[in-house]
Amino acid sequence: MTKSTIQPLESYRLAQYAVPIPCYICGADNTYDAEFCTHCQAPMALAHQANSQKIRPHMMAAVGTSAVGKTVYLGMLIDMLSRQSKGSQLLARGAFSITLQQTGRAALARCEFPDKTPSEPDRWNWVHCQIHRQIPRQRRRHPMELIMPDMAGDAVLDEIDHPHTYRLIRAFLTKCSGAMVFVDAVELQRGDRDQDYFAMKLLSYLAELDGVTASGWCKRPVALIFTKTDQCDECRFDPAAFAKAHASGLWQQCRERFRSHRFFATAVAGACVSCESRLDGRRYLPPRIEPHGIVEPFEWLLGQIKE
Ligand SMILES: Nc1nc2c(ncn2[C@@H]2O[C@H](COP(=O)(O)OP(=O)(O)OP(=O)(O)O)[C@@H](O)[C@H]2O)c(=O)[nH]1
Ligand SMILES: [Mg+2]
Ligand SMILES: [Zn+2]
Repeated sequence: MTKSTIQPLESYRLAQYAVPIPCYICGADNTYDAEFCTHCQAPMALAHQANSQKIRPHMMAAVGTSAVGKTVYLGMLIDMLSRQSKGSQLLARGAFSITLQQTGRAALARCEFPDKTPSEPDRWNWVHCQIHRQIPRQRRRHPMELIMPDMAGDAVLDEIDHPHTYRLIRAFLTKCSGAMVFVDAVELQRGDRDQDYFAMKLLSYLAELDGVTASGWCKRPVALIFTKTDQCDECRFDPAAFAKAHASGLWQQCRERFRSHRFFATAVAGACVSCESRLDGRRYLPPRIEPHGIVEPFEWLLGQIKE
């Protein structure tokens, strides 16, 4: 025998489910309490955050092969911008936007590099922030809303090789206002052409995403960022000449297909030592941090983005 109890009918709760919330990245409808978009797995916090303000945030991509140095670079960039008092300043929006900076900084403080980014989109760190830019000859700083995810290199490569594998990556790259394409300078100097091939694949994927339309990728700014230049002086002194000499395919693609592009050289570590342990195998550790050329590519991109 069951005991009869009175259950209050909270039908007003159902009314909330009747109003769909569109995902900020792919536009698919979701319920108001969904944490990730059911269609593309983007965090719904982006949609809630964007709905709470009038300006539509720009999106910026950071793409490159696995282990090229994206997570290390983005963590350092956000940390520097959120602390500096001159030039561009960054204000994180939403608690989720601070995780990338926090984990990157914590690893470097222990003289370690952060862990590899997982391939599952629902485990990526996203940054939604407000950037206050100092425009030359103007006294007032100009605010700009920006969204940037730290995507896994493996996942981006998968999407490029097999289009439509990752709905999130395709939808996101279609809407981006600009991109940072990371290339490993040390591998190129060593004569390994994989970095050149990946960058070429990526650029042709972008160029063909939306054809040659007025707002297509051929007109959007692309910063080609060489990483780990603490170990490659040739690249550090003249990144464009280094690209011409060691990544001729990439250099040619940029000249022919992207009107607004520039080469940059960056490094987060001042040096790198390798250490071997039974548990982790061979690992590279940064004994000291000496950021070089971190903010320049980002500020150039912001300057190129049309409001
Ligand atoms: N020498 C040197 N090595 C670096 C630097 N930045 C990153 N690295 C090395 O590159 C490795 C990978 O860096 P990540 O930032 O995790 O690479 P990622 O591009 O995010 O890779 P995925 O998460 O797999 O896409 C690090 O573990 C370091 O060994 C740098 O400034 N100098
Ligand atoms: Mg990563
Ligand atoms: Zn979505």
